[in-house]
Amino acid sequence: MRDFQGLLEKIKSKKTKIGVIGLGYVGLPLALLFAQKGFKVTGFVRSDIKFKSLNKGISWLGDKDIDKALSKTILDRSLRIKITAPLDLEEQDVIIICVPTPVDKKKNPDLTDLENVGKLLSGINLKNKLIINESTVAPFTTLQIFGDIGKNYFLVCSPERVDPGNKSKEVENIAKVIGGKDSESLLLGKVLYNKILNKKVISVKSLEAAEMTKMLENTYRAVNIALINEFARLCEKCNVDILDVIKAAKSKWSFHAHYPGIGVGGHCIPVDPYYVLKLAKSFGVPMRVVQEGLIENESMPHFVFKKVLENYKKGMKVLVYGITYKKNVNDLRESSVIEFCNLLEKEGINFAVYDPFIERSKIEELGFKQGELKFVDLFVIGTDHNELEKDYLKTVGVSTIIIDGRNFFKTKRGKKIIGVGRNLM
Ligand code: SAJ
Repeated sequence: MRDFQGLLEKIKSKKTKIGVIGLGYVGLPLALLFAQKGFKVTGFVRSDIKFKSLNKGISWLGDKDIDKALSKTILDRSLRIKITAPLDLEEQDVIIICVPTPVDKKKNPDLTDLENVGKLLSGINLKNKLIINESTVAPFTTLQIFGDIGKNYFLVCSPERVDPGNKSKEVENIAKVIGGKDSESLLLGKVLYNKILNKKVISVKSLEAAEMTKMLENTYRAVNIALINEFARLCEKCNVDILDVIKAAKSKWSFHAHYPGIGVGGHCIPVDPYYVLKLAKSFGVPMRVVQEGLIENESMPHFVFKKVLENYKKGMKVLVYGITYKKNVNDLRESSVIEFCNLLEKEGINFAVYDPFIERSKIEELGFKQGELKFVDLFVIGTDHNELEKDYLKTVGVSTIIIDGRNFFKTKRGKKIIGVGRNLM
């Protein structure tokens, strides 16, 4: 029998020991929040390098506030960092799983990390523990991996919802969706998250409903970005400024603005729809809108590359500014700008890359040359980091042609600006 009441009381009095497996963009802010709210937290990592770095108060998320909070919670011992080991896991009352669920080169879902956690947990005594899967998966995955790994434990799925680099969306201020294997699991999860979140904890009817919610919200975003990318192509032909059109359309209550650009990167938006497509295929449900939307987004690096070809002349000095997947983050995962740079490389165009968030060694590891902030003939915006506001003053002269992959510039600079769905001549 499970001791539901006992665990419920422990959660309410914050006496539960919380284990967080995976301390990346999702797990680390969550572990810190639990620690800051008075829980005893153990963060589990696989690699010795991460273990050492985190214990020195250095995450690799490129977020100074997170590093500051990390040092503080390590110092006051509300957060301990450990290498993942069965005995330490067994000490926990709640185990929250925040490991990556990427796609492989062929865009097939890669559940290796999650399956490894499942195997690890099946080797410990799970009695009266609450297991929470926060990793993004398609419906039925949580049950398949964690549904039958022991006796008398509770199981919940509450997909992560973080927005890296966006200060206005700290974990505690983001509403959370939660589904349970049964009603007791759901209630325990709800009470736990209510202890740390300022926003609503929204219960859904099952683990699968929670998984499907995450799939919907991210696929919705991918498909809407694809729609606006298509409109950008049409606006160019009609000599209409897409940003004007979006601004006007936003005045309509049912229009949710998305913006065209050099492509869609990151560990969520270009990835999650492939989990949906695999599930849909298994049920013989065609999802052509999702399929075509992904193709559209993946064509954007080439769309911007053609703009370079139309403006590039041999011998031009070319600088690509920003190579991370979106602004104000140091994350390169699925970055469309890397794809774009590979196209330049293949074409034999001589260019360099500058990104305030990415050090020279990483740029060179990607096979590109580190650029400097000095005047160039062709200035390509790959990522519109906030620093661009001042950095472009060092690179854009009167004869500089700007290929603005993120429609960053609002007014004409240099010789001309070729954007995505708009030009400033
Ligand atoms: N992008 C566009 N046009 C847009 C919005 C984004 O081209 O209108 C591009 C970005 O440049 C980036 C990619 O899409 O390359 C993803 O952008 P994102 O803002 O969605 O960034 P993410 O991946 O950090 O998305 C996170 C996600 N959070 C979770 O999965 C928990 C996503 O669900 C959120 O919708 C998003 O933050 C958000 O709302 O900001």
